[in-house]
Amino acid sequence: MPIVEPTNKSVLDFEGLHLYHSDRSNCSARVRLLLGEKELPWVSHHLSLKEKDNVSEEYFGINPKGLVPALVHDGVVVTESNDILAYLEEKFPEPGFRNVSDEEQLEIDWWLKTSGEIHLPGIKTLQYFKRVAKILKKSDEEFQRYQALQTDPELKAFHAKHGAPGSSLTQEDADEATKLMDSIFEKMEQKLSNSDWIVGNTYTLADISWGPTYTTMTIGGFDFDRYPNINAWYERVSARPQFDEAFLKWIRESTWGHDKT
Ligand SMILES: N[C@@H](CCC(=O)N[C@@H](CS)C(=O)NCC(=O)O)C(=O)O
Repeated sequence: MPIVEPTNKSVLDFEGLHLYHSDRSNCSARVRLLLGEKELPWVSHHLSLKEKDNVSEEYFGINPKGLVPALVHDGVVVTESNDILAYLEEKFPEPGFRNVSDEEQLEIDWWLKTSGEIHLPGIKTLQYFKRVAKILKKSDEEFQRYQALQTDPELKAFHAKHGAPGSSLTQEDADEATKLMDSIFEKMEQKLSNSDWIVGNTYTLADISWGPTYTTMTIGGFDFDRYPNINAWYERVSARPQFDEAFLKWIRESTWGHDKT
């Protein structure tokens, strides 16, 4: 569990649950969704990725990778959205979203781990290739600031690839990312062929993690036509009252300006 020792000591005094998050971020949305499902009160610290609110010494002092979300719970900082889901489930077990057999618990862990692992090479690469690199384009000053603050080699390389002058993600990068996502969605489609939910025929952390991913990928134009079971599953996930509150409302009210879909 990535519990972070923050260099920004101001958060150590925070009481209760505080979430650093961003409106259109699917990683933020899965945490907002679980907080909503558990009816936990939380304090919002909204960061605009468009305004590069996350590219600051202050925020890198909370999440050393400069990514949203980051949870602060009574002064304890937890990063990585899927680890935050596991943390919240452990600290606030009722209502529970992993009430399944031991074998199925391992399956949930697999879906959470995979959701974390494919984010950069899969979802983020596709989103940036198709639309986000343009929308979140950094000025020269912002780019230099980011490269100075970022110490994670993978993120540094990713943001240099689409953000450095004259550099961009390629069709080949996008094709690789699509292949990766398809390999996971094929598994999910199979799982959903005889079950309403991804694991154990009950709504779990796996659905909470992957629901917002579907939303984001649809906005990015990913073709889900070949996945009828996944499309039907998303209808069920997004019909939950908390889903609108946790994600769709944030997208509708987003200040990104471009398309509001
Ligand atoms: N593995 C991380 C990924 C987080 C992530 O990439 N968040 C995006 C928004 S969905 C972000 O902060 N982007 C800004 C950036 O890359 O600088 C997690 O699951 O929390």
